[in-house]
Amino acid sequence: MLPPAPRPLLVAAAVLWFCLAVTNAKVHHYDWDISYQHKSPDCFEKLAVTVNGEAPGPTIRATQGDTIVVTVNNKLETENTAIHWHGIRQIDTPWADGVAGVTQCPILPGETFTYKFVVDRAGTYLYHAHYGMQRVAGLNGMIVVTVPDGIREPFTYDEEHTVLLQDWWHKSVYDQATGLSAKPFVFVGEPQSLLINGRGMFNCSNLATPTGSCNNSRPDCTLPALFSIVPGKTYLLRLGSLTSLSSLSFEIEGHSMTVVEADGHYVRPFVVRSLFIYSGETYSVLFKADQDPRRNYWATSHIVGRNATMTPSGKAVVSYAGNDPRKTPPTVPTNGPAWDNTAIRVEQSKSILAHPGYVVPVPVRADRTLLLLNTQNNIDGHIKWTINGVSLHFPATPYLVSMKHGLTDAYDQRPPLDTYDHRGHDISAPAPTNGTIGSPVYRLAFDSVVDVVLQNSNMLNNQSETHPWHLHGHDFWVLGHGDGKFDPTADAWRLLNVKDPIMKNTVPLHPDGWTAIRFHANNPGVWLFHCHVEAHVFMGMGVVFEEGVESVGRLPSSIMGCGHSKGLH
Ligand SMILES: *[C@@H]1O[C@H](CO)[C@@H](O)[C@H](O)[C@H]1NC(C)=O
Ligand SMILES: *[C@@H]1O[C@H](CO)[C@@H](O)[C@H](O)[C@H]1NC(C)=O
Ligand SMILES: *[C@@H]1O[C@H](CO)[C@@H](O)[C@H](O)[C@H]1NC(C)=O
Ligand SMILES: *[C@@H]1O[C@H](CO)[C@@H](O)[C@H](O)[C@H]1NC(C)=O
Ligand SMILES: *[C@@H]1O[C@H](CO)[C@@H](O)[C@H](O)[C@H]1NC(C)=O
Ligand SMILES: [Cu+2]
Repeated sequence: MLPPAPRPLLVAAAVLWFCLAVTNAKVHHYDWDISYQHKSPDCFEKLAVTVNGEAPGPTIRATQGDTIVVTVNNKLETENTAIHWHGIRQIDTPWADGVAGVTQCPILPGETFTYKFVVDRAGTYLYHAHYGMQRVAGLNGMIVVTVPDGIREPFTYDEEHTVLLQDWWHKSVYDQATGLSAKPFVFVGEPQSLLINGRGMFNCSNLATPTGSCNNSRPDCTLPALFSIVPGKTYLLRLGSLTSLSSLSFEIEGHSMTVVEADGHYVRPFVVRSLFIYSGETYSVLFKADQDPRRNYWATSHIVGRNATMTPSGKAVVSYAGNDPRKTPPTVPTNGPAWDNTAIRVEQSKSILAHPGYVVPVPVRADRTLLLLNTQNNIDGHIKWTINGVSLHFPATPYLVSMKHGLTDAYDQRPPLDTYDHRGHDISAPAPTNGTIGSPVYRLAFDSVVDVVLQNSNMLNNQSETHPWHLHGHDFWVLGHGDGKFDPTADAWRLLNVKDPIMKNTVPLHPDGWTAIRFHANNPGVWLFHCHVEAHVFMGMGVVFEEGVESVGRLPSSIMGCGHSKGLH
């Protein structure tokens, strides 16, 4: 990431750096067996999808400009898979985005598929399964991309730790998906535990029917995740959330945190006691080991936005060097911020701005504006999410293949709507009409600037909840968050931040509110834009964007073979 409007000397330095970076760029090879294993991350044993036997999977570490090659061997025996590299824009490699149904055919049991892509920007990113709801079963991990030697970041630190946050259910992913598609609908419910770096703690005495598969003495679940620190040093925590449902707050007892990075972009530093983090987001925070070093401290995650009183907080231990790391901190962990205080979460979202030295100039106006109303609908007795009336269902043929090869019978040709009845629609009442299920595509003019205003509304139970929206293939400018209904005819546009907005790939749509983003449709391919709550996208909460598909290079035959793409290999 380079500062804007560089001076000639800086340009020369940048060119020199680029040449050095190109010659120094490394290729990192990974060979991953994806398989089900019995795991008990919170003491309750169940089947989890693992990477080389681990859940979460290993952290991928690379330097900006490096190439990552991951060979995926599907050893799930009776289940397909696909892996998405979350936050990596896949410039020139749209077929490596890893979304089954959009950018590739699913990888069948026994098959091997190779992902190859460049990590072109430093920052903290994620990876996870993108086949059905498979992410819920455990295929999750982090990607850390560091700046090349000689490039300074706008902050300094001594050491770093990665922190992956998850929520965890005892019900299998099959049980969850079956309930969501059933008549009557059965929701997945609140998670049984919260995991920090794959570890949680469920009290087995709380099981309605005691079972031998829950055992609080198991060695793999008795110890929480541990972060070792040395007094006086400054730490960078790279946090990522891959929760399936929960919005979280994260805090370290007694230590404040300075937020310095969000989704791979440097932010204007701000200090928090408690960081709100939504599924699909990453943050880097700095904290100083400046408290009494004779004891250990809790690092905790808490559910916010939903009344999940039965779910215990996620707990990890921060241990100062010299202490027994297994010693439980002497305090009772806090409950975190009030779960139903939406205002403080909106406030924090609004305080995330670009670092003054790294503002990426915002195009002054958009060529096209999409007003996307999020509603919950009853469609033939099934509960679905719709966006401007359409609940997204992935076609059997991946869009990238069908659009590049002109297979027009493989997806809906009817264009989806750019707007909804924003005058007539009452967002504080459940949607009055039934939606439809379909697979349409927003075809964006290549190189155009697109605004999207996501509009929340009340669900069928007359409540409104948080939806973290994630865009594949791009970063977007976060222009603003607001309460109630966005009125495109009023002054609302003038209130948006076009001066120093942060760029992100995931942003929350808060209850009863709206969120406005802007992006440049300059990455040829077909890209999913969706709510990162696994149950919600499963129920259709997403849209598909296409731009410049005709200029995408020759597609690898490895992404084909399903639906109408059978004959194409
Ligand atoms: C687990 O729950 C039981 C019954 O509610 C309680 O007596 C026990 O103290 C709990 N254990 C822990 C470690 O919280
Ligand atoms: C629970 O796990 C401990 C440690 O592995 C083991 O000694 C004990 O037998 C287990 N209890 C049951 C009921 O399986
Ligand atoms: C939250 O859930 C608990 C337990 O189910 C319930 O007692 C409480 O009234 C709920 N709070 C609100 C505000 O709905
Ligand atoms: C919506 O769907 C429900 C359930 O299938 C049905 O009872 C109702 O009549 C439908 N409403 C409209 C407006 O089509
Ligand atoms: C639904 O909630 C809104 C507030 O969001 C309230 O004004 C309205 O009365 C509620 N409607 C019903 C039927 O409960
Ligand atoms: Cu959602």
